[in-house]
Amino acid sequence: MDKSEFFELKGILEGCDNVLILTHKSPDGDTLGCGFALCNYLRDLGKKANVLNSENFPVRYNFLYDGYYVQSFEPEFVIAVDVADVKLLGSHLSSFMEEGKIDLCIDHHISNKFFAKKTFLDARASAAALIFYEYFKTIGYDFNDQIALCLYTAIATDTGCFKYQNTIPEAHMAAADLMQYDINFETVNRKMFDVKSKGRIKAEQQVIANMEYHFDDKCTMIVLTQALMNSVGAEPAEFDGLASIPLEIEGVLIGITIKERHPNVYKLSVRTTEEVDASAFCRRFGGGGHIRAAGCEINATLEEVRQMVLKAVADDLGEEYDG
Ligand SMILES: [Mn+2]
Repeated sequence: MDKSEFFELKGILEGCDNVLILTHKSPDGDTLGCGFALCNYLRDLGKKANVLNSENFPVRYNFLYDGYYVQSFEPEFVIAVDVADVKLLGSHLSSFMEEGKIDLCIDHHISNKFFAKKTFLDARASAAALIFYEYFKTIGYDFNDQIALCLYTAIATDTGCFKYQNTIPEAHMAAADLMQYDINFETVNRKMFDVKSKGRIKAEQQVIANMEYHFDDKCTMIVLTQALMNSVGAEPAEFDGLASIPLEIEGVLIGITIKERHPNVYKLSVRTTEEVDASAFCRRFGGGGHIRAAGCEINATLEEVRQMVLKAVADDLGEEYDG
């Protein structure tokens, strides 16, 4: 985004009030980091604002909403952050899915559906929070430590602690600057990347034990049915973000996690190495995302989903598949 766009955004944010900030379902560090950073900024400008999510804010990210409280007001302006598609708002925010309900969207997903009346999109940004960071710097807003913590966490989590392909030099530069604030980046990164709950370890155990290998081990697949998840003794959230595990295996080019949401509704999370475009893979099924990490939802029986997915993998890997 260029300077004039940031100043256009400044005009919009300074001109609005009584703001609802929408974050995506299964919230991650980026959507929450952006949400609370923006809320903090708007309140600092003397405006009323709340952050909304389809679920309760995960306890894992509680340091991002430390000191946050809900304000009461009649909503006038709605902003979605890190949200590529209204469908990603989740069932409790479904009233915002109708056309024209969202005034502004600030996002970094190339798959953004332009559902908002006005969208600021920078698909090169490693995290949506990097857009906010650049915005604050460009307009000369002197943000506080809490905002710095939100932005740092968002950038760190969306880049897998600065490891993923989406990590651009500006992400490191922003992080270097943000480290100069009073944020405990060591604790943040330990919490986000190293510490696991007991239930999470159990969930990983199940996933590893049930991993399927296809096409000479170039594709790995995890199938998480409700029955399996219920049998493990872990919280539903402890089954989030397992999709990166298949790519830990040497030689795997595409890792697919199939999770049962409801009977005959399956959520796919696709992770790939250089050889496969995850976003293109998921577009076949009406989804999208990033080049190495994407997702989609398929309504079919598990057996049908499995066939469709393996056929698509065969196409992308140039392999034979006879179902
Ligand atoms: Mn993001």
